[in-house]
Amino acid sequence: MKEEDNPLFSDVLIVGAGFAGIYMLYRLREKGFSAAIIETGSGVGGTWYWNRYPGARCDVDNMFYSYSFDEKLDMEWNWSERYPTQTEILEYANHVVERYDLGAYIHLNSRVISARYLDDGPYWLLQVEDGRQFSSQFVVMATGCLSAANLPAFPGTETFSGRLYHTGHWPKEKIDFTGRRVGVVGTGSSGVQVIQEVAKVAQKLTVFQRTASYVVEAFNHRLTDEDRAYFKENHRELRSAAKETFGGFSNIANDQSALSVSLEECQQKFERAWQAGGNSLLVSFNDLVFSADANKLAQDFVRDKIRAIVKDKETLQKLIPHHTIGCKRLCLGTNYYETYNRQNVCLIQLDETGIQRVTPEGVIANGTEFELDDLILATGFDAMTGALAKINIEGRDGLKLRDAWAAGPRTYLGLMTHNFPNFFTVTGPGSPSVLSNMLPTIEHHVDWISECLCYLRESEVTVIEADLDAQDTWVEHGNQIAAGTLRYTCSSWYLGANVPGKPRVFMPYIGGMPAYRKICENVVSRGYEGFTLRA
Ligand code: FAD
Ligand code: N01
Repeated sequence: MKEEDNPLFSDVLIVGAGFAGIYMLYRLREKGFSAAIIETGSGVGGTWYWNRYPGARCDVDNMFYSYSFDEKLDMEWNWSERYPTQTEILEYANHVVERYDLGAYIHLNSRVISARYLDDGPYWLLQVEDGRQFSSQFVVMATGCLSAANLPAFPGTETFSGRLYHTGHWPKEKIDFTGRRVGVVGTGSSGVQVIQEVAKVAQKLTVFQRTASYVVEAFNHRLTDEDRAYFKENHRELRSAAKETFGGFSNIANDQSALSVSLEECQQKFERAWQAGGNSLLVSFNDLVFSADANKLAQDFVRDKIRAIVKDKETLQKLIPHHTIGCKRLCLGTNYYETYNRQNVCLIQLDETGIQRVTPEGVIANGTEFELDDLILATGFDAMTGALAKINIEGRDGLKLRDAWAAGPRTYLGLMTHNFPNFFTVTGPGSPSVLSNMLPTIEHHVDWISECLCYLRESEVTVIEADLDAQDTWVEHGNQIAAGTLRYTCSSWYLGANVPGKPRVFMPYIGGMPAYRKICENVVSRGYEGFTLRA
């Protein structure tokens, strides 16, 4: 199928208008490809369009959680806080779309339900829920790692007579919790943010916790003109230094073992990292995610912080986390533990039966009914594979991606999957993605894909596909590195453990961004090693 046969034909179709899709569209159009985005939401921004819950904000210093592809954009935009709110990040996403005139190429309110590869072209046929069909030679899935909500099947949920929300699908209108009895299920990053905010206005807030999290103080603050000027003057050096760090974050890792210094020095370093705020704690030594003994020191440090804040002894015991720190994603809070000193906040540690039932009046847990006006599910996402699994994706000979990934996702570099030609994933499983600062990582992937498409065009290659051997070797390599870290030691969403029935496979690549970037460069310099290119 060609453009003249179908007005909805493009060289490249991109699914998703978050930061990945927006930048992909920008790059492809700049390089002269016809490209369009198909997006479920009625607006752009992805994560920042959907997660509008009170308290939602990022946990990476704003200047590093922004695009770097155009210096002018950096110079024009003024962030107001160290960790900007969802509203501000969404404004930024909209600004980028307007500034680069991308809006005309974005089909909003369009959910892709299937994607089928047809060898005679070759082309991909994408079916949208409302019946429209789009087609293209290449497809880029920019559907997000954390975009498919994890909605636990609590019996009786449909009978609840109050208001029910999931943090990742928050309504657009402002929801007021003033004077209401609110329940929150989940104490991960979203739960922590929503709990801190809702507690300020609710008549009563009941938190249902399955696993206590490690929450470090964010030390968020408003930025001054001097802060902004400093970044703008030094942005090149700052960004390139961040690029060389393991995860592309601004804080430079200490190259010293926590076990090589005295306990006193160790505590001082932790304290300095704590005061710096954000995720500095985990990079204050080089072995915190590798050595159980080193990790224990960091665990104890945070536990002591919690002990110093929480007044009620029973509540304190429930808030003390017991797993490896950094195994689940570290949460950032602002007076999170102080929130539990409020009279209107009650913490329920769920027993092994979990949430037993939702009733018209509330929730039954630990054999007791808690009456609620509102129930907020901060239960996270079917991460990394969830959004793709919702689409019926068929590659060569009708092979379904769901089947190809039945025992866990298998990709080459997180970019492509064998048997799915011309089908790219941005920050897909097998890439550093969620273990890194996502904006530079997204930029890296998008640049790699667009350079690849330019190369194919110049070489008159029509099909690119990951080789099975290269894919197997990559998956094996990823598993090996992951097994050597402490990330395997808890039930995290990185492992798919939060979704019943999901295979337990460590999904992101844990070798770090600098190493990953080098591997991707080498693949290109060796003529797209591990890929088959066909004219
Ligand atoms: P998303 O922003 O998830 O966009 C994917 C888009 O694809 C969505 O708009 C979705 O509607 C669309 N889509 C999915 N399926 C379909 C379909 N079938 N048809 C059409 N459209 C579809 N990362 C950080 O590095 N730092 C942070 O501080 C940070 N904070 C976060 C806070 C929250 C609350 C959450 C949930 C995530 C956070 N992340 C953070 C991760 C965040 O997801 C990424 O930083 C980034 O925004 C991802 O962009 P994306 O474009 O890849 O995906
Ligand atoms: O999701 P989560 P999230 N019954 O999976 C609990 C990014 N993010 O939305 O730990 C009862 O982390 C679950 O319990 P357990 C960031 O990458 C960033 O909070 O599985 N409870 C857990 O407590 C983050 O990691 C920010 O035992 C159930 C919680 O729900 C990712 O998004 C803000 C349950 C889910 O925590 C996901 O964070 C927000 C059940 N059936 C998100 N199922 C920033 O600050 C799950 N839980 C940047």
